[in-house]
Amino acid sequence: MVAPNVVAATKQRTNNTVAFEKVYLGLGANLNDPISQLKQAITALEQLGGTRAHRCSALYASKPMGPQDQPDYVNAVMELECELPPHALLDATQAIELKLGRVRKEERWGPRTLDIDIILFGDKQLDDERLTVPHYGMKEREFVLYPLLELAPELALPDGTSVSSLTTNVPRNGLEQIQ
Ligand code: A4P
Ligand code: MG
Repeated sequence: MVAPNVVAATKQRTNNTVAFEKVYLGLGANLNDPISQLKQAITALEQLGGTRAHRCSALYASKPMGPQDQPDYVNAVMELECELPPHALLDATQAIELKLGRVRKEERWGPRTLDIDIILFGDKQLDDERLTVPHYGMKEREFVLYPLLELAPELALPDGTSVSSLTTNVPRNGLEQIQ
Protein backbone atom coordinates (compact mmCIF):
# COMPACT_ATOMS: atom_id res chain seq x y z
CA MET A 1 0.00 0.00 0.00
CA VAL A 2 1.25 3.51 -0.82
CA ALA A 3 1.59 5.85 2.15
CA PRO A 4 -1.04 8.67 2.06
CA ASN A 5 1.59 11.43 2.01
CA VAL A 6 3.13 9.93 -1.18
CA VAL A 7 -0.27 9.92 -2.90
CA ALA A 8 -0.82 13.56 -1.92
CA ALA A 9 2.54 14.62 -3.36
CA THR A 10 1.86 12.83 -6.64
CA LYS A 11 -1.54 14.49 -6.96
CA GLN A 12 -0.08 17.91 -6.36
CA ARG A 13 2.51 17.41 -9.07
CA THR A 14 -0.25 16.34 -11.44
CA ASN A 15 -2.34 19.41 -10.57
CA ASN A 16 0.63 21.71 -11.08
CA THR A 17 1.32 20.38 -14.57
CA VAL A 18 -0.40 22.76 -16.94
CA ALA A 19 -0.78 21.42 -20.44
CA PHE A 20 -0.22 23.65 -23.44
CA GLU A 21 -3.05 23.44 -25.97
CA LYS A 22 -2.71 24.22 -29.66
CA VAL A 23 -4.85 27.25 -30.43
CA TYR A 24 -5.83 28.94 -33.70
CA LEU A 25 -6.82 32.61 -33.72
CA GLY A 26 -8.52 34.42 -36.60
CA LEU A 27 -7.40 38.02 -37.14
CA GLY A 28 -9.34 40.49 -39.27
CA ALA A 29 -9.40 44.24 -39.90
CA ASN A 30 -10.71 46.60 -42.57
CA LEU A 31 -10.19 50.10 -41.15
CA ASN A 32 -7.23 52.37 -40.29
CA ASP A 33 -4.44 50.62 -42.21
CA PRO A 34 -5.54 47.01 -41.72
CA ILE A 35 -2.14 45.53 -42.58
CA SER A 36 -0.56 47.54 -39.79
CA GLN A 37 -3.41 46.55 -37.43
CA LEU A 38 -2.74 42.89 -38.08
CA LYS A 39 1.03 43.25 -37.74
CA GLN A 40 0.63 45.00 -34.39
CA ALA A 41 -1.77 42.29 -33.24
CA ILE A 42 0.68 39.56 -34.27
CA THR A 43 3.46 41.26 -32.29
CA ALA A 44 1.20 41.64 -29.23
CA LEU A 45 0.17 37.98 -29.40
CA GLU A 46 3.78 36.85 -29.73
CA GLN A 47 4.51 38.73 -26.51
CA LEU A 48 1.50 37.37 -24.61
CA GLY A 49 2.45 35.51 -21.42
CA GLY A 50 1.31 31.89 -21.20
CA THR A 51 1.71 31.38 -24.95
CA ARG A 52 4.58 30.08 -27.09
CA ALA A 53 5.49 28.61 -30.50
CA HIS A 54 3.65 31.21 -32.56
CA ARG A 55 3.24 30.79 -36.31
CA CYS A 56 1.22 33.06 -38.55
CA SER A 57 -0.28 32.49 -41.98
CA ALA A 58 0.25 34.91 -44.82
CA LEU A 59 -1.92 38.02 -44.79
CA TYR A 60 -4.93 37.67 -47.12
CA ALA A 61 -7.21 40.25 -48.74
CA SER A 62 -10.88 39.16 -48.56
CA LYS A 63 -14.26 40.43 -49.69
CA PRO A 64 -16.45 41.65 -46.81
CA MET A 65 -18.85 39.14 -45.34
CA GLY A 66 -22.02 40.99 -44.29
CA PRO A 67 -22.72 44.58 -45.40
CA GLN A 68 -20.99 45.17 -48.74
CA ASP A 69 -20.61 48.95 -48.35
CA GLN A 70 -17.40 48.55 -46.39
CA PRO A 71 -13.75 48.13 -47.42
CA ASP A 72 -12.19 44.74 -48.18
CA TYR A 73 -10.68 42.99 -45.16
CA VAL A 74 -7.21 41.79 -44.36
CA ASN A 75 -7.32 38.41 -42.60
CA ALA A 76 -4.81 35.96 -41.17
CA VAL A 77 -4.76 32.98 -38.82
CA MET A 78 -2.24 32.55 -36.03
CA GLU A 79 -1.27 29.23 -34.45
CA LEU A 80 0.11 29.18 -30.92
CA GLU A 81 0.48 26.96 -27.89
CA CYS A 82 -1.39 28.26 -24.86
CA GLU A 83 -1.37 27.35 -21.18
CA LEU A 84 -4.03 29.96 -20.30
CA PRO A 85 -7.60 28.74 -19.81
CA PRO A 86 -9.87 29.66 -22.77
CA HIS A 87 -11.65 32.56 -21.03
CA ALA A 88 -8.34 34.05 -19.90
CA LEU A 89 -7.16 33.94 -23.51
CA LEU A 90 -10.38 35.69 -24.57
CA ASP A 91 -9.74 38.40 -21.93
CA ALA A 92 -6.23 38.82 -23.33
CA THR A 93 -7.29 38.98 -26.99
CA GLN A 94 -10.07 41.48 -26.17
CA ALA A 95 -7.52 43.60 -24.27
CA ILE A 96 -5.29 43.58 -27.37
CA GLU A 97 -8.29 44.62 -29.55
CA LEU A 98 -8.97 47.55 -27.22
CA LYS A 99 -5.31 48.55 -26.90
CA LEU A 100 -5.08 48.75 -30.68
CA GLY A 101 -8.04 51.12 -30.70
CA ARG A 102 -11.08 48.96 -31.38
CA VAL A 103 -14.40 50.66 -30.78
CA ARG A 104 -17.29 48.19 -30.52
CA LYS A 105 -20.16 49.29 -32.77
CA GLU A 106 -23.76 48.18 -32.94
CA GLU A 107 -23.79 47.12 -36.61
CA ARG A 108 -23.46 43.36 -37.01
CA TRP A 109 -20.51 42.38 -39.21
CA GLY A 110 -19.77 46.06 -39.80
CA PRO A 111 -16.28 47.49 -40.39
CA ARG A 112 -13.70 47.14 -37.62
CA THR A 113 -10.13 48.07 -36.83
CA LEU A 114 -9.21 44.67 -35.40
CA ASP A 115 -11.11 41.52 -34.54
CA ILE A 116 -9.49 38.51 -32.90
CA ASP A 117 -11.59 35.34 -32.83
CA ILE A 118 -10.69 32.09 -31.07
CA ILE A 119 -11.20 29.58 -33.86
CA LEU A 120 -9.99 26.37 -32.19
CA PHE A 121 -8.67 25.64 -28.70
CA GLY A 122 -7.16 22.15 -28.75
CA ASP A 123 -9.99 19.66 -28.84
CA LYS A 124 -12.20 21.73 -26.54
CA GLN A 125 -15.88 22.28 -27.35
CA LEU A 126 -17.27 25.23 -25.38
CA ASP A 127 -20.54 27.09 -25.59
CA ASP A 128 -21.38 29.66 -22.92
CA GLU A 129 -22.45 33.30 -22.89
CA ARG A 130 -18.90 34.54 -23.63
CA LEU A 131 -17.29 31.86 -25.73
CA THR A 132 -18.22 29.40 -28.45
CA VAL A 133 -15.38 27.13 -29.60
CA PRO A 134 -14.91 25.98 -32.30
CA HIS A 135 -15.88 29.46 -33.57
CA TYR A 136 -19.49 29.35 -34.79
CA GLY A 137 -18.69 30.68 -38.29
CA MET A 138 -15.42 28.95 -39.08
CA LYS A 139 -16.86 26.25 -41.33
CA GLU A 140 -18.31 28.76 -43.81
CA ARG A 141 -15.59 31.43 -43.90
CA GLU A 142 -13.01 31.30 -46.66
CA PHE A 143 -10.87 33.87 -44.82
CA VAL A 144 -10.57 31.42 -41.90
CA LEU A 145 -10.37 28.05 -43.70
CA TYR A 146 -7.71 28.82 -46.33
CA PRO A 147 -5.21 30.45 -43.93
CA LEU A 148 -5.82 27.53 -41.52
CA LEU A 149 -5.13 25.07 -44.30
CA GLU A 150 -1.93 26.93 -45.17
CA LEU A 151 -0.69 26.58 -41.56
CA ALA A 152 -1.95 23.06 -40.83
CA PRO A 153 -2.95 21.02 -43.91
CA GLU A 154 -3.81 17.95 -41.80
CA LEU A 155 -5.86 19.80 -39.17
CA ALA A 156 -9.21 18.37 -38.04
CA LEU A 157 -11.96 19.83 -35.84
CA PRO A 158 -12.86 18.17 -32.51
CA ASP A 159 -15.68 16.32 -34.31
CA GLY A 160 -13.15 14.82 -36.74
CA THR A 161 -14.07 16.95 -39.79
CA SER A 162 -10.91 17.85 -41.68
CA VAL A 163 -10.31 21.47 -42.62
CA SER A 164 -9.37 20.40 -46.15
CA SER A 165 -12.79 18.73 -46.61
CA LEU A 166 -14.53 21.94 -45.48
CA THR A 167 -12.77 23.98 -48.16
CA THR A 168 -14.36 21.87 -50.90
CA ASN A 169 -17.71 23.57 -50.13
CA VAL A 170 -16.30 27.06 -49.58
CA PRO A 171 -15.02 28.90 -52.67
CA ARG A 172 -12.14 31.33 -52.26
CA ASN A 173 -14.46 34.25 -53.16
CA GLY A 174 -11.56 36.41 -54.32
CA LEU A 175 -9.38 35.61 -51.30
CA GLU A 176 -5.75 36.31 -52.17
CA GLN A 177 -2.45 36.36 -50.35
CA ILE A 178 -1.04 39.86 -50.12
CA GLN A 179 2.09 39.27 -48.00
N1 A4P B 1 -17.42 35.20 -28.58
C1 A4P B 1 -18.04 33.99 -28.56
N2 A4P B 1 -17.25 33.05 -29.06
C2 A4P B 1 -16.08 33.67 -29.42
C3 A4P B 1 -14.87 33.20 -30.00
N3 A4P B 1 -14.70 31.90 -30.35
N4 A4P B 1 -13.88 34.10 -30.23
C4 A4P B 1 -18.05 36.42 -28.09
C5 A4P B 1 -14.04 35.42 -29.90
N5 A4P B 1 -15.18 35.93 -29.33
C6 A4P B 1 -16.19 35.05 -29.10
O1 A4P B 1 -17.53 39.53 -30.50
C7 A4P B 1 -18.77 39.46 -29.86
C8 A4P B 1 -18.68 38.49 -28.70
O2 A4P B 1 -18.45 37.19 -29.21
C9 A4P B 1 -17.53 38.73 -27.73
O3 A4P B 1 -17.86 39.60 -26.69
C10 A4P B 1 -17.19 37.32 -27.22
O4 A4P B 1 -17.58 37.17 -25.85
P1 A4P B 1 -16.98 40.92 -30.93
O5 A4P B 1 -15.57 40.71 -31.40
O6 A4P B 1 -17.22 41.89 -29.85
O7 A4P B 1 -17.97 41.34 -32.09
P2 A4P B 1 -17.97 40.94 -33.59
O8 A4P B 1 -16.66 40.30 -33.95
O9 A4P B 1 -18.44 42.11 -34.34
O10 A4P B 1 -19.13 39.88 -33.66
P3 A4P B 1 -19.21 38.59 -34.44
O11 A4P B 1 -20.64 38.29 -34.73
O12 A4P B 1 -18.40 37.56 -33.72
O13 A4P B 1 -18.52 38.95 -35.80
P4 A4P B 1 -17.56 38.01 -36.54
O14 A4P B 1 -18.24 36.70 -36.69
O15 A4P B 1 -16.23 38.05 -35.93
O16 A4P B 1 -17.54 38.67 -37.96
N6 A4P B 1 -15.52 39.84 -43.57
C11 A4P B 1 -14.29 39.45 -43.90
N7 A4P B 1 -13.91 39.32 -45.19
N8 A4P B 1 -13.36 39.19 -42.92
C12 A4P B 1 -13.66 39.28 -41.58
O17 A4P B 1 -12.78 39.05 -40.73
N9 A4P B 1 -15.38 39.75 -39.91
C13 A4P B 1 -16.60 40.06 -39.58
C14 A4P B 1 -17.00 39.97 -38.16
C15 A4P B 1 -17.59 40.46 -40.57
N10 A4P B 1 -17.14 40.36 -41.96
C16 A4P B 1 -15.90 39.96 -42.25
C17 A4P B 1 -14.98 39.67 -41.21
MG1 MG C 1 -15.15 38.79 -33.07
